Amino acid sequence: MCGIVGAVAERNVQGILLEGLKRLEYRGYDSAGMAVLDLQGHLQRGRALGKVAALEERLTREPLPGRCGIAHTRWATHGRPSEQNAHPHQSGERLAVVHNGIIENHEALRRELEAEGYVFTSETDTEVIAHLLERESRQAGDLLAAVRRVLDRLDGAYALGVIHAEEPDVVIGARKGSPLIVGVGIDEAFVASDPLALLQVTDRFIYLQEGDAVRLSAGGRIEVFDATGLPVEREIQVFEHGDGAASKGDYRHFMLKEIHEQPMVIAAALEGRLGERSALVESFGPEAEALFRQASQVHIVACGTSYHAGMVARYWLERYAGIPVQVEVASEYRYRQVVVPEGTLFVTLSQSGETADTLAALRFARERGYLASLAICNVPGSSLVRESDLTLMTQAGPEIGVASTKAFTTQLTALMLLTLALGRVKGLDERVQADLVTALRGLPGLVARVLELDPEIEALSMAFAEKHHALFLGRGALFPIALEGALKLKEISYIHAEAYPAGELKHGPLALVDSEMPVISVAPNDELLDKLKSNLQEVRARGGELFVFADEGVGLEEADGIRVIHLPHVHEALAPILYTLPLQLLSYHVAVLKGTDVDQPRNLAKSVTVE
Ligand code: HGA
Repeated sequence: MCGIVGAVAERNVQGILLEGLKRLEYRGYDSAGMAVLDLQGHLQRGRALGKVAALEERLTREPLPGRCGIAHTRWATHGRPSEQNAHPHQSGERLAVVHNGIIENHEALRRELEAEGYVFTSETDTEVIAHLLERESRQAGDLLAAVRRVLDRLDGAYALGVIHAEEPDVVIGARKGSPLIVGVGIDEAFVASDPLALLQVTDRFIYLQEGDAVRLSAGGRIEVFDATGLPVEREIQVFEHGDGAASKGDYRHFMLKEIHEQPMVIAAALEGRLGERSALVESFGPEAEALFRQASQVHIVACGTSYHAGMVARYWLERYAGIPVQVEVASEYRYRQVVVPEGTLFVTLSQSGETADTLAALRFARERGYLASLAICNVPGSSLVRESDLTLMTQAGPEIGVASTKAFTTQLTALMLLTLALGRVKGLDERVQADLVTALRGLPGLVARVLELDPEIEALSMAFAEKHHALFLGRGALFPIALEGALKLKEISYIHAEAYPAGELKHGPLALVDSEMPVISVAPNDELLDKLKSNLQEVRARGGELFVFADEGVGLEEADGIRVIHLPHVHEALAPILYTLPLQLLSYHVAVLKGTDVDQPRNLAKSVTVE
């Protein structure tokens, strides 16, 4: 993903910008660049295809000294990776722009600007911003006013950094749909895509809000303006996590920390990928739209928890995109004589991107005439990402606990984005798309509310500490969540657990139910609720002890032998994501009670790089 750094200081900023780019490398990118206003106020630019090291080498030969500048790592969405397409982009010799995001109306803007005589030198959507800015800055009073006029013309998602020779000690930043933060220094000020990029110069940050713009100027002056253009005070927050990924912070285990990070990382997975009323198809890469149009089937291949995410996606894709979907574990798929219908999209899911079976399945699939391959993955630069035609990063950040938690819910979030993107090109009703977009925007908040149930779930976990078996039930897209709940309990508490679609109960597993078999069920308020309630009665009638996570509106109350924890109401489609959380917390607390090694359960590894 693209990364932005910008700085205004009393010292040379080249080193600060370069170090910032190095710290953003983990996001994944294909080229890098920097533009600086030198001491004479002239704009100078350096760009390089490939690694930041290639840019660094160029800067050693041709330094860019100056006190005001912007820099960028680019992950191409519009136009191939090349030096020509690398940011910063210029219009003339006086202004430069870096951009993270996708300008959806870039084609119309390009036509308009070309008609006025502007000459484009790249294939990117970003270059329209540079030319619009050139035009507007000739009429607007100052650079910020010009940027505002440009923003009014842009549809889509952006975080921007802008410099102009006319105001040689000013950096303008703006964001909508893509991340941008301000770093508060002593007599100097910065912008960046995330705080990690600036920890070498400050630990004080302002998290810009949607629609905000900021002017950084000499002496460390920072002025923030809201979406309406009015000056606003935004709180300065001190970054206290240090090297967050390597430490448990205040949490007893990485797993608990990672469970609690989910509101933040789900928001990160959505960042820059949603338009007003639909998903941005280009988030999947420049060729995604054309390929998605041709896709008539989807094959999803994954292992373990990722396989469960794929199973949920089958319900979503068939319902909302109207496309037939097959889901299979990679270790089976790769040894099967798979028949691939024309126009089939091959999708892999893996946290690490190095899962051996999934990687082998991708290589096997390459010989089978698929339309294209898409990897949904958490590690930029991993083998799966490098070897796939299209990629979508889950943005979960490093996951240390072996039992996957935030990697799973961000995979689901990414798969819902895929559903919306495919739905969009396949003509899914626009209101349905808009409803899902609204629901997705509200999801991080709902996830945070479910995490507040932690004490209740911890109390519930006592009932499991002495048990040897457990049964998980769900229906529809919640069946894979029951499977995931059972897997989590097995992995870290070593309790034997099985999951069934609730309707299967009387076809066998009901024989196991007695007072020693706790039965856990997930009951959102969906069309299958009444059927699920009947299945729960069947359990109760056999003396089974029920633990139900239910929508607050379903009218399921606690009774003898039935414990109920209510979850906030959520859009039916997103219930699989929300109902995962209580099952994670339940397994975690049972494991803690049993005294197992929660983060490194016996016999298991994080990145399964062997077959
Ligand atoms: N659309 C721009 C920026 C891409 C981006 O933000 N990637 O994460 C381009 O293709 O250059």
